[in-house]
Amino acid sequence: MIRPILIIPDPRLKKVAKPVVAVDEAMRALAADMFETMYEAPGIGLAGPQIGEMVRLVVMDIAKKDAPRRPLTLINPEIMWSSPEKSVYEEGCLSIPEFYEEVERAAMVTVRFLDAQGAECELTADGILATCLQHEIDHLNGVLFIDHISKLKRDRVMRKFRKEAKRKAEEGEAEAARPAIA
Ligand code: K1U
Ligand code: ZN
Repeated sequence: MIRPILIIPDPRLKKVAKPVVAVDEAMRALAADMFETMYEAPGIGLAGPQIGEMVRLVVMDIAKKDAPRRPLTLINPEIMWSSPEKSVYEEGCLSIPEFYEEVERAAMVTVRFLDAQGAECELTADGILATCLQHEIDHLNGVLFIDHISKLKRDRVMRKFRKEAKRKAEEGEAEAARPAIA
């Protein structure tokens, strides 16, 4: 099932997600919904909090558009090592539509996590995979990629999305107050 993706300034996007306690069918069903939502968006990653599920679950697929899918499920992911070398990548976020900005992060990371079967895994990544892993793990800690850019740019984007949320709320109120036509 495709789930609605939360958009800033939804407060759930700033909360710390809870560890997954059981890797069971319910968790795999949630991961399946997250993959469906991510592929439909489209995106290359999605974290539980982005659909209002406050658990430490991430799905990713960095395969190119026409290449076979390479889904990756990460449960309770933890960064074990970050390279001192940095790399800069222009990031986007499904919770901040149509805003892109360069972010500097560790060029390489080693991440430990459980897979969808509950097996312990370790992955060392560079390139876009390393960037995406750090972006998604940030989501689990209530951190957004705009928290890594200048305050001036962040304030500007927050103002725009707050205004848009207010407009949508007012539109919804006006719709609810309108008398139903028989
Ligand atoms: O977590 C998210 O909001 C998903 C985000 C992941 C991400 C993108 C870029 C750098 C780091 C992390 C996205 O997927 S935004 C959409 C996007 O980048 C994309 C969409 C379609 C094809 C290729 C990329
Ligand atoms: Zn994001």
